[in-house]
Amino acid sequence: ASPAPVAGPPAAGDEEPLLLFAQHDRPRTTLDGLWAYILDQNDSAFRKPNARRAFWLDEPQKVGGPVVEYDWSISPRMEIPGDWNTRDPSLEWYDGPIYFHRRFQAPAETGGRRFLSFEAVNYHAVVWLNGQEIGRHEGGFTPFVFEVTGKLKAGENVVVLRVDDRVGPETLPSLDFDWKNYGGITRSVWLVETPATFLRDAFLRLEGGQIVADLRADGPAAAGLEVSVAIAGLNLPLSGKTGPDDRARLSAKPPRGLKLWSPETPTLYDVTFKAGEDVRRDRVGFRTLETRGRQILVNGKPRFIRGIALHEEPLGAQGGRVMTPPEARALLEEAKALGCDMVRLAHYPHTESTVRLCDELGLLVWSEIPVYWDDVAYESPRTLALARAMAAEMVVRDRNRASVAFWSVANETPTHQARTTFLRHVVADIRRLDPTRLLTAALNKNIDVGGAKAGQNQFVVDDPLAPDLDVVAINQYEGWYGPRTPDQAKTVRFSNPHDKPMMMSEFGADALYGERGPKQNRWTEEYQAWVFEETLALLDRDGFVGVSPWVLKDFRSPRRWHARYQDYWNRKGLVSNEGHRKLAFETLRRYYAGKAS
Ligand code: GCB
Repeated sequence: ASPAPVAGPPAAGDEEPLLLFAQHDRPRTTLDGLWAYILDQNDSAFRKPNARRAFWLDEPQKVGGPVVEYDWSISPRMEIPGDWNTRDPSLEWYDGPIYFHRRFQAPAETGGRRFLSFEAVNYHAVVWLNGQEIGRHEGGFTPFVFEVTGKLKAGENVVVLRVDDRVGPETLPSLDFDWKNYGGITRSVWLVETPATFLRDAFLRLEGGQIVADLRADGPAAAGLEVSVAIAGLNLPLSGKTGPDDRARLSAKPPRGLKLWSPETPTLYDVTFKAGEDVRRDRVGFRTLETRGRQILVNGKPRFIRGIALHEEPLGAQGGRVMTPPEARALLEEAKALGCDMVRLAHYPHTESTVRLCDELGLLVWSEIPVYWDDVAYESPRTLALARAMAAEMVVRDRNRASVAFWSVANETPTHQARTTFLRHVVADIRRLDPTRLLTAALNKNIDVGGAKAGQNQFVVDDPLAPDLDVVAINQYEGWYGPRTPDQAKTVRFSNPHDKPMMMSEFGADALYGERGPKQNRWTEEYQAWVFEETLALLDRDGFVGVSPWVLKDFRSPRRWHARYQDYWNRKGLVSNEGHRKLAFETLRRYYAGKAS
């Protein structure tokens, strides 16, 4: 499929995205539910616009008028949020453009502002309101909003989207990746109302021994605006006025009695944010995060990170991309049952409600942008701008979540100069937007992409990006890919020339649930458990201070071809797609129980 040249160049990344702070606590109307859809496999309507197929105009056939080759009123309907691959079985493997259409009633204008808000659309979105294009967005896993103040009709309105899930050489991810590319409006859509001047963003955290709040207002009265932050139960003088840049920084010394958030005690405070007449509530936890030499410290104490990776795909026979809070909870409870204190939300930002659940359940979060493998156009300014925009959307959305501990900028990327320069830009952006998290990336250990010598048993983490990161992390698959058997994994030594903490961000092996036999047999549960035993045994020896095996649950992937064992599923899950635990689940659980003390 040719890439869709739909979105204009993404925002440069220097400007923070407008995301409407505490959207869940704003007056809003859901646009979820049934949307009509039309497939445009040849992309004719967009490439060669013509009144006969101008779906966004929603102009039905007129008696005696020129021919119109669509009729939204009789097109099939799909439940949104939804990925079309699982919502419509005939679209299981479809990649291309689909148009979506929905009518909605707008409440009467009240002098405030209104926004159409999309939690995620995979991958390119073009949005029309009442026949007028109102914006475009690129990137399948981060939110975006378009202001529609003054553009809504009283009563009925029509919104049309062109959603194209095709990736290309310059997209993120790029052409090759190991998960199913579920297309569609995969997260909720809202019509949100705000006052004319409102709190656009707030970032509240413990930093440098102070409770610090950075607030930013938006609107005609945004400069010189009274702002305050009230944390329930703490009597702190957090109030002031925005400056000419519409921003205010408030800070106060935390009281002795401040209860810190930790995986063991995930304390969240009810917080009221005020900016003029805009009053919004949220729940925020406070904790510190730092590295000291080769250790990771949470609230000042060294910690071994007991992680597990997961894709955004709920349990079930079909897979799918939509993750409701109960579905996320079911998976996160499995992570808790393993004894995990961290989830790696691979390989792209997961839905916001999942991160909020991690805040409540006491699970640290590793959040990542899909700069994945070596196909990425590291030389392309357009792709760099896209990575920066995605990183900003991820960080601004989730930087108030105490659970978020790691921002990861990449997974298994090559080590050439163009890639390193590319990622340095992203790292610098994230540090500017959030100086309180640990920056990391899942690096490679191979000679051509990570520094070890082929055929040698010394794997050195000497990736040129390492100096820019707080934590160096490597993915490695000794005993699965490559020449060694699982027990030979111990002949390999991992070393880290940087005075920084080192994590093993992946290891694993495919096993088909129920496939049993001698441990030497690939695809058996025994083989997978063997890989886990042997790999876990070398973590302490080589100084790893955390691990995040691959992966909690089997997930769909078109590049897993073995018809018997895989059938287009990656089978490295510790539980099957239907939730049955494999033997290695217990292997990891026992190991984590020993680490939890
Ligand atoms: C990796 C990738 C992950 C894959 C996994 C595998 O290194 O980071 O996305 O799914 O290996 O199963 O090969």
